[in-house]
Amino acid sequence: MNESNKLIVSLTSPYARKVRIAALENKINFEMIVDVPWNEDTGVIKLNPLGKVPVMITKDGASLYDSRVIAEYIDSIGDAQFLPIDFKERIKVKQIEALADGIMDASLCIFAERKKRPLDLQYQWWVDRQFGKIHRGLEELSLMLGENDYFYGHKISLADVAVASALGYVGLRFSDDFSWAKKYPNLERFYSLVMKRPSFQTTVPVI
Ligand SMILES: N[C@@H](CCC(=O)N[C@@H](CS)C(=O)NCC(=O)O)C(=O)O
Repeated sequence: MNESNKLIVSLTSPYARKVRIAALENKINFEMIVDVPWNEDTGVIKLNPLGKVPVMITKDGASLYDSRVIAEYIDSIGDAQFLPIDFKERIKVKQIEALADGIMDASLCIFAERKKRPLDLQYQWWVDRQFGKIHRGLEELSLMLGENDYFYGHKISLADVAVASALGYVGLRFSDDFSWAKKYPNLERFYSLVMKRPSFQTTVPVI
């Protein structure tokens, strides 16, 4: 039995940002442990065979991954109700979360290709393919949001947390490639709105 939940994160991870925001908004006590999974001496593989963050060690000692599982777990023990109870409605929110996570996945692929692979082995076809996913994903999110404040209903949900985490990460990694904020003014309006919340401000990715 642990005294509090532990959240193993890296400070740039958009998936980790998603669950940190969910935990803060749900007022779940957690001890944050920073562990960069790319480092040789990472302890993450002992907690998650996939070697990825975030991981949550719950008070009763369970090791939870990935971010979608952790976010759902947090929602079940907190009272922010970021996921609808009704199954069909819940699926709508989780679909948007999946799209945002897909943008993160493609962004991570480009990051790994550019930063981890030797320059002469980098494959532009692969990078372009991932950028295609990011651009189509952002286009779809912009269409989904339209003139609304939030992605689902009239209050913040896990969909908004996931989208904001994806947008923050795309901005962090690709500011030299393009500006999502200039291309999609409604996504910028949305990001400015959610960034008024301390949970979003204190989790902005830092290098
Ligand atoms: N689907 C996973 C993705 C997690 C993920 O890819 N995390 C990255 C950090 S942003 C990582 O730990 N990468 C290390 C690796 O792939 O070896 C989730 O939602 O938690």
